[in-house]
Amino acid sequence: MANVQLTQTELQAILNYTVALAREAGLLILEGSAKIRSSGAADVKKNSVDLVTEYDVAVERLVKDRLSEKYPDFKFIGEESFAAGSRPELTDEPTFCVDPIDGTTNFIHGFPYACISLGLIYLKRPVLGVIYNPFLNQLYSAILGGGAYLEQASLPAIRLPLANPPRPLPSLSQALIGIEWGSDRSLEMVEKKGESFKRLAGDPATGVVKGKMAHSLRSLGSAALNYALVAQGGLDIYWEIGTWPWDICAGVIIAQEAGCFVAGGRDAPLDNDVNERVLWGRKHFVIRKIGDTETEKGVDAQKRLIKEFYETVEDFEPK
Ligand code: 2AM
Ligand code: CA
Repeated sequence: MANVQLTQTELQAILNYTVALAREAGLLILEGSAKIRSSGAADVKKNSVDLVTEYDVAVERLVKDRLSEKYPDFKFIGEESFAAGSRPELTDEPTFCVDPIDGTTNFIHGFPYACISLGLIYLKRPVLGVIYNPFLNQLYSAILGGGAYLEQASLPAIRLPLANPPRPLPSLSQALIGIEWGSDRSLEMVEKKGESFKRLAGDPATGVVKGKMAHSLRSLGSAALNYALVAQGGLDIYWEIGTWPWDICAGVIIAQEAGCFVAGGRDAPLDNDVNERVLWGRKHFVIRKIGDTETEKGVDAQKRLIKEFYETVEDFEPK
């Protein structure tokens, strides 16, 4: 039993506060990205490491300071603080789980898909999520039981998924699939990922063994935004190996509240329960809400496609 009890009204108040905070952090992200691109570095990736670190740390500090001032009894897990210490034990208490800048490579290059990902875990499950992409002024948010929403520019919030009723998804061959190369480019990793991508995209009629010939594959470069896009319905599926809780925490609840099915790795139970093991599991899968058809319920289609997906791709351990 947690010492701090969170009601729905309190969750809504925390959401209002964290949305404003994410927008403020977004301004800092934009400032940092512009500074990197005007620094004139020839090798933008190599020479901007210090600037990235500077802004990662600055955004995390802003968010952490504000949250600890407003919610002194809540715990905090952040990418930057984790890098400096060991894995924190998850308790039943409310715990903010924050990636100050997700999509770091995009942030450096000015590819407009980087965001702050701000989640809240309570009783060891994600219960609130805010993902803000300041480059496109898109804000995704959700609280447990309250639905997921997208606010774009100054338009009114729209409930997710955008397609209503949600479209069916009969097979992987009709899916637009989010994938990522990640940071580990060792031969083993690129071969296993590359083989998996080949099967997902390849035409079996031309000899691609296990080929699914999906509509296409997309690499957004931000785990949080991949979840947001699946919640929205713009991506049908996102599969990842290597991510950490702060990459996915906010995305998980936004996706679940948008009717998505969220799973861990190949052997994790298909129960849409993102518990501590799945959060720290580093293997993640999400599929969008699928409409019921006359012959199959949407949730059964989601589970069928997850199984088919995992039978298609390779499984491997992240570094
Ligand atoms: P980052 O941009 O903050 O580094 C890309 O695969 C996505 O996964 C990004 O959201 C990236 O976060 C995140 N990620 C973080 N660590 C990773 C890892 N070790 N392997 C793969 N992806 C990782
Ligand atoms: Ca990240």
